[in-house]
Amino acid sequence: MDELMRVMTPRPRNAETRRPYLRSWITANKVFFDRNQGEIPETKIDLSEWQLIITGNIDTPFSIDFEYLLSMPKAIVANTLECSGNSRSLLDTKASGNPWTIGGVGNAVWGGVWLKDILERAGVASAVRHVAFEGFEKPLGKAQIKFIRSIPIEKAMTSTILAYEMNGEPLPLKHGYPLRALALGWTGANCVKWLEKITLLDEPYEGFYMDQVYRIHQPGEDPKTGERVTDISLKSIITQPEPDASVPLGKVMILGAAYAGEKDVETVEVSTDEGENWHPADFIGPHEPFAWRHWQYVWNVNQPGSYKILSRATDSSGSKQPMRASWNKLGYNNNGITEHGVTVQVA
Ligand SMILES: Nc1nc2c(c(=O)[nH]1)N[C@H]1C(S)=C(S)[C@@H](COP(=O)(O)O)O[C@H]1N2
Ligand SMILES: [Mo]
Repeated sequence: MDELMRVMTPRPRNAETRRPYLRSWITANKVFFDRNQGEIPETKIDLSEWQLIITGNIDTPFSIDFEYLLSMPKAIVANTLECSGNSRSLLDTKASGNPWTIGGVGNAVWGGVWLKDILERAGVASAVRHVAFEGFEKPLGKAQIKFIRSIPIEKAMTSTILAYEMNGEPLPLKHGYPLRALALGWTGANCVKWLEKITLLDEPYEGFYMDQVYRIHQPGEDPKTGERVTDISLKSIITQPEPDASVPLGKVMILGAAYAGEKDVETVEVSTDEGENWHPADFIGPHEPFAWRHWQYVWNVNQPGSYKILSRATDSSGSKQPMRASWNKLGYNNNGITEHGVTVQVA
C-alpha cells in the first residue's frame, strides 16, 4: 500500500496523499492521509468489548455500546480533514514537524451520530466549557503520553459528530475504528481516533497535546500562551499539473481544490504572472458545508518558458487567502498563495 502514499515516518505512521489522489472530490479511504502520535492498534477491536464512556461534570456518568450508537439517528456529512501541519515543508523558513507537502488533507463522507445527541442525554451542567476526547491506542515514546484533546462545548453541541463510517465503509482501522470524533471544519488534531472516553470539563483539558503542541507560537515563546489550532484556514491547492512538469504550448488544464474550514469558499482565481493578473476558475463537482470545492482553469499559453502558477481562494466573508503564510514555530496553518505555487516548464 505504501507506494500509494508518501510515507514520512513508518512508526508512528505519518503518510501523505499523493497529488493525483487529491483530484477527486472524495478521497478514497486507502489513500487518505495518516497522522498518528501513537501506535495504530494491530487489529480491529471486538465490538462486543468496546464501550464509549461519558463522564466528568454530568448528572450521571454512563456508557454506550456500539449497538446503541447504531440505533441513534444517523448523521451523514461531508467533511474535509486537514492536519494543522499540512504544507509545513513548503514554508521558506523551516519549521519542525512532519514534512508535509500538500497531501495532509482529504475529504470524505462520514457516517455517525451528532455528539449533541449523546451530550443532551447526559444532561450537560451549565459550568461545562470543554469536552475532552480520549482514544485507546498505545502511546509511543518513553513518557507514554495519551493523545487527549478537548474542544469548546459550543463546538461540541453544534457541529461535531462521532463517526463510525468513512465513505460508506466501517471506519478503517487506521482512521480510528470503531469510532472517532470529527469537529467539522476543524483541523485533525481536534478529531480524536479510537475513541473510548468523553469527559465534560469546566476548563479546557490540560496536557501535552493541548499545551505544548497545536499552539501557534514563535521561538522563545511558551507554547501554552499561543492560540490553539481550531478552524481550518482558507486555502487553495493546485493538484494538476505536478510541480516541475513539462507542459506543451496551447491549452493547459489546471486543477485544484479550495477549502475554508467552517466557512464557505466563494471564489478561486488563478494567476500565471506572479499575481499581476487573476482569472476566475470554474468550480466542478459537489458543494457541501465543511467540504472542499474543486475547481479548474483552462490556461492558454503561447510563450515557451518557466511559469509559476498561483491560486487564490476567497471565502464567503470576503477574506482572501494571504500572499504569504504567517510563520510560526511548528509551521501550522500554512495557507500562503506563494508557498502553494506550482512551477511548470512550457515547451
Ligand atoms: N487517538 C488519536 N487520534 C488522533 C491522532 C492521534 O495521534 N491519536 N492524531 C490526530 C491528528 S494530529 C490528525 S491530523 C488526525 C489524522 O486523522 P487520519 O489519520 O484519519 O487522517 O487524527 C487526529 N486524531
Ligand atoms: Mo494533525
